[in-house]
Amino acid sequence: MSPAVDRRDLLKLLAAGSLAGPAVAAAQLAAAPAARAAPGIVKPLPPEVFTVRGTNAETRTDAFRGTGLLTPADRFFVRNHTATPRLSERDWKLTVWGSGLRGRRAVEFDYARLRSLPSVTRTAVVECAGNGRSYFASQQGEPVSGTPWTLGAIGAARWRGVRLRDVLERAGASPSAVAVMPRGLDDEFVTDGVNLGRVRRPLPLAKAVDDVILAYEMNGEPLPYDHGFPVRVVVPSWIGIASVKWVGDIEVSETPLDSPWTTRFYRLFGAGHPPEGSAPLTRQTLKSAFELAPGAQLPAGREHLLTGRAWSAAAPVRQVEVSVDGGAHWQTARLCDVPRRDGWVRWAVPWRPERTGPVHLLSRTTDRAGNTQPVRSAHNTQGYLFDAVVRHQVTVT
Ligand SMILES: Nc1nc2c(c(=O)[nH]1)N[C@H]1C(S)=C(S)[C@@H](COP(=O)(O)O)O[C@H]1N2
Ligand SMILES: [Mo]
Repeated sequence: MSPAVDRRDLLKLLAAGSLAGPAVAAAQLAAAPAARAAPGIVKPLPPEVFTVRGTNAETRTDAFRGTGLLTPADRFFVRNHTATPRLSERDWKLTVWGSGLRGRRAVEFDYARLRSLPSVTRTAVVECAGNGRSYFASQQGEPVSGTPWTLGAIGAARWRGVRLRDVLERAGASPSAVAVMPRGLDDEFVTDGVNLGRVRRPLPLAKAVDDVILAYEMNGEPLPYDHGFPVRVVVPSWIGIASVKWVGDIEVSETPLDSPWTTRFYRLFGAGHPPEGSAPLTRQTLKSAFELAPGAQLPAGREHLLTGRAWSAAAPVRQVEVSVDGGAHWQTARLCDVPRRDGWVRWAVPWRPERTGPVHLLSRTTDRAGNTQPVRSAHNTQGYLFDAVVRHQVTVT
């Protein structure tokens, strides 16, 4: 949908509303497709699946219910700093350049050449560093900046592509290289009147050659436009910003690299952190979510199967506990999948509520490295790495 069409729809609705009265106008606006559109996202964003937040679309956690271990592309959250570029694989090329290449000569890979390299396939989640951020304010009374995600800025997919290691080798990376920096082909990002350039974030060479993929397929299909077509970086277990979409070039350097996405963003700032912030964030944390709408209504005197997901970037999930009385008592949930690293596990607990009224449902993940979701998450001004137990309010009717 083009912005011009959006505006026309909106004007029509406003005109219709002004005849019918302000209450109707508000109701129509709330229900209007124009009001739900995210500028710059190509795929449809049905309201039963997505919550639009600025240029981004969050998957509703109840929309994970019934999906398998892989999140279908049409349900996968989108985080765009600007807008999805519609690139063509015919014009696309990847330029590898920088002081860390032998002879310092740039090397180009077109799409056909990339596709001709040995391929690898692996499952990994992509999760925004700010997933769960809204709970800093709503549960801890600590306002933070950034997109107020609930728990749906995550998705799991089966990625197919080539190892970054293989591309670096073919490009002639020298033994003195220490860092690489992929950069996207989407528009330059301007914030607070400052142009920060195109989205880019360095990776230490050790991670780059370990398990990073240049992916061209998601769940057996070519990448959708919104998720990086024709090629994106996938950095398993790291925060989502590392997985640069629409990658166009990769700098290889014999000195460490920085970008605004390692200096200004994606560090922990605030009380308890150094003035220049923590070290740049790398690995995601652990979480769990109910596959229920916020404020869901559940009839009393009937058995419900409460389902959800749990995940940890540090290790496979070991256990999920659930409380149906606001945290007073806990029971162990049944895990429906074999827990794996870099994926998530579905869990289930039957529940037969007898008393009507509002109640908080809680879930708590523990992973095999011994990490457990705490009661409170360590505050930081940009609201990264929320890991605390979320209190999910529902009403028994
Ligand atoms: N080029 C580019 N890459 C990007 C972004 C972006 O805006 N531009 N957003 C990043 C962030 S913050 C996240 S969380 C993930 C989201 O990936 P998705 O939109 O495929 O879910 O992409 C990352 N890669
Ligand atoms: Mo993100």
